[in-house]
Amino acid sequence: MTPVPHQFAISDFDVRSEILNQWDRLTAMFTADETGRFTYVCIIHPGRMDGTIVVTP
Ligand SMILES: [Cu+2]
Repeated sequence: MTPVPHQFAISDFDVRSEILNQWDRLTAMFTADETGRFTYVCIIHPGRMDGTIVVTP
């Protein structure tokens, strides 16, 4: 079975991983310099792999 690639991104904070293979782990470090709700996505699977990050003061 071919591994399924993924690519993590938070466009509001200019975060974008390299292509990840299935079961890879990623540590993404960024500064959340504004509050609110922000969407994170897998660029390869838009609408199927996404979520929300909530940044509070
Ligand atoms: Cu994906």
